[in-house]
Order: sequence, then structure tokens, then C-alpha cells
Amino acid sequence: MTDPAGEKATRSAPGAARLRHNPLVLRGARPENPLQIGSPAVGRLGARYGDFLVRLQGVEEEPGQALVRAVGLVGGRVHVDARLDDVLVLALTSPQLEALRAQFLAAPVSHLRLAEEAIAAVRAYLRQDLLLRHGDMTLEIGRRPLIMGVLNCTPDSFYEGSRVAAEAAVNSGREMVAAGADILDVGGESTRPGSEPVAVETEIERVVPVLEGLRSAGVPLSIDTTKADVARAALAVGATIVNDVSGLTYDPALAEVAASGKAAVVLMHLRGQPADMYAEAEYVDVVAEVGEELRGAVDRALAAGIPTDRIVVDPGIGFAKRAEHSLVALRNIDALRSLGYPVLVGPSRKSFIGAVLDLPAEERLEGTAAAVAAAVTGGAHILRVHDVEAMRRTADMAAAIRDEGAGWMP
Ligand code: HH2
Repeated sequence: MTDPAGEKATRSAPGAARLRHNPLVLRGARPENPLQIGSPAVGRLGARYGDFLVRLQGVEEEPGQALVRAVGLVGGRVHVDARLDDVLVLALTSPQLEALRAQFLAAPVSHLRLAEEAIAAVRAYLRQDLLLRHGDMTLEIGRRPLIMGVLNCTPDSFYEGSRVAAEAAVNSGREMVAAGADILDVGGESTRPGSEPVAVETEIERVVPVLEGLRSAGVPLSIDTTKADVARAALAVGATIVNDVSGLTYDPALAEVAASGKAAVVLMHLRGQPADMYAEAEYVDVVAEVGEELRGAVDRALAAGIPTDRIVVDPGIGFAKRAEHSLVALRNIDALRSLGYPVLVGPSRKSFIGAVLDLPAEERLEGTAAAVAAAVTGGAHILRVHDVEAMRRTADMAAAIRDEGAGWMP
């Protein structure tokens, strides 16, 4: 079958950018897992019909009507979102999805495209064998979750226990590797709301000695920055991943630096600047909007020449999101798999945990463990955490329940 996304090999990610209808696979249909996206009717629909629920948006009237008819012909169901009339949720089994495409082979391209986007999203959602290239190396993004340890070389990060001076940071990094970290993420500027911006030179002075000291630590090094000059300095001393919380929106030169430095990029979702991001925390459907805006970030990366197998996406837990948005994003983290890229999640000790448990950052270890377990169960690939040993165990346990327990049939 021709892949609409131009996929070359099974181990490369699709060109999500060309999927115009933001196709998202929603949680597989299980009666005990009613969907929280859209109206309750969507959950009931999923419970009764189909293996997959695929949400398509921006569907024009004529192809939309044709799609509704064709889905009916192949035995599936369609739900029209009560709030957004250009949103359709298809409930289909895999064979029905293939039959749907066959229905449209002789139809106008606009009709066929809808079926092909749905198929591309399902394929991406199910993919188990992604690779992440970074520098001249490759990380296997398989079933075992990867742990990214957070090393904040800052005096003002929100979690006091993560603020370490340069000399201590190298030791902490090595301890994290011994405790099971697969990646170390080194940052020299706090992104907490209201934090002071840091000058480029200061940020470089904070991170470069730490990266140099960790060069021989045996794991990939990531630089947590939004600035091209900091990324360039970090790549020069051994970092191979650029973790940009702005999703390539703050510094127009950053994508080029990452592309020419052969770095992998983590594209995180946020809106606005750290100081005002809660003003932008308004969503009709946080899962769909984060998915769509991440597709925009992927477009920016691809346009700068960053290849598909060097891209990671991240919903940005706590960034321009109130607690309820972070909870919904985490509960539905699987939907982001539809984009076809490794999914990273950073819930560690964040304020949405404080909002639920009414506890300060120092006492959010168990809340973090619950969030990590939920993310792994939903199929997240990389967990960015402060407490490496505890979250290594939590993630491995959650993955075992997810994978070893999956064969059971009632
Ligand atoms: N969260 C923080 C910083 N960087 N990067 C990604 N990709 N995803 C995240 O969720 C994320 C991130 C905030 O946490 P922390 O670094 O501990 O805090 P601070 O910014 O105050 O240093």
C-alpha cells in the first residue's frame, strides 16, 4: 500500500506535517476505559464498535459526507463532535479501515486522503520500533521506557533538590547513570513561571563544564535550552540532543543549529512565555490542540532540515496548562503516538501533582510515580524525571504490566 505520508521504511517516522486533518488515534476501545475526549458518546461508541477511534478535524462538508457513508458501508461508525462540526471520530477495526481506503480508490483525492490519514495515524500509533538518531549514534525507542535524568545547573529551579552547582552536577549525573538513566538533560535556565531570564554567557558558563565532565558518562547528553548559541556551545562539547521547551518558537536560529549539528530535538508544547503562559491555558480539546500545535513544531523542524528520525515530541506537562489540562494530556498521552515520533513526558514533581495531593515539590515523589506509571501505560517512550532510581523502577514495572499483562482475554 502507498503510504500517504511518504514513509520510506518501517523504522522511520511518517511526515506528520502532511497530515492536514490532525488525525489522532484515541484510546483503544475498551468498556472499562471510557474516553474522556469529546462527548461521553464517543466513549460509548468506542466501547461498542471498533478497535480504533480516529479523530479527524477540519473535514470539509462533501468529503465528510462521503466519509460517513463509506464508513457505514464497511460496517464502522462515525461520531460527529457535538461542539465542533468539522470533527469526525471514526470507530473502525483494522480490516474496516483497509476496506474504507478501498472504497475511496476511485473517489476524488480529498476523499481518499481522509482514509489514508486515518490509516497513517493508526500505523504510527501502533509502531513499536522507532529509532532516534542523535549525533552519529542511535537510541532504540522500543518497549522499554527510557529515563531522562534532569540536571538543573541553576540557582532557581522550582524543585530545590534539583538545583546543583557545576562540580556537584557531574557527580549527580554519574549517580543518575548508575541508577538507570538512559539520557541526561542538562539545563542552565529555569523555566518556572516568573523565573528570571538568564544571559546567554551565563547559561553557557553553567552548562558547558557539566557537559564536559559528563562526556565519558556513557549516555547521550541533552541540552535543555531555547537558545541557539547555548545549543551550539553544548553540541561542541558532546551534547547530541537539543531539548527545546519552546518547540522551536523562541529562537529562530535554533533549528538550524540543531540540523547542522546533527542533533536530535525534543519539541515540547507550550504557548507564550514562561511569565505569561497561564494566560494562554485555554483549550476546547487540549489533546487535539496540543497534537495539532506539535505538528506545527514538527513542520518547523523538517523545514530546517532536521530529519524525521531525529525528532521527539512532548506535550509540555504544566506549560500553559492548568492542572486539569495536564491530567487530561497525561491520561490521553497515547494519542500523541499518532504523530509517529517518540513521545517524551516530563511530569516530575510538577504543580499539577501538588494540585491533586496538596503537597509541596519535596513531597511529590509518589505523585510523580503515579504520573510516570500512567504515561508508560499509555505508551510514552521517554520519561524526564528528577528521581532516577525510583522512576526507573516505576517505569519498568508499569511497562511489564502493560506488555506482559496484554495477552489476557476475558
Ligand atoms: N519541564 C521542565 C524543563 N524542561 N523539557 C521537556 N522536554 N519537558 C518538560 O516537561 C520539561 C522540560 C521543567 O522542569 P525542571 O527543569 O525541573 O524545572 P525548572 O525549569 O524550574 O528548572
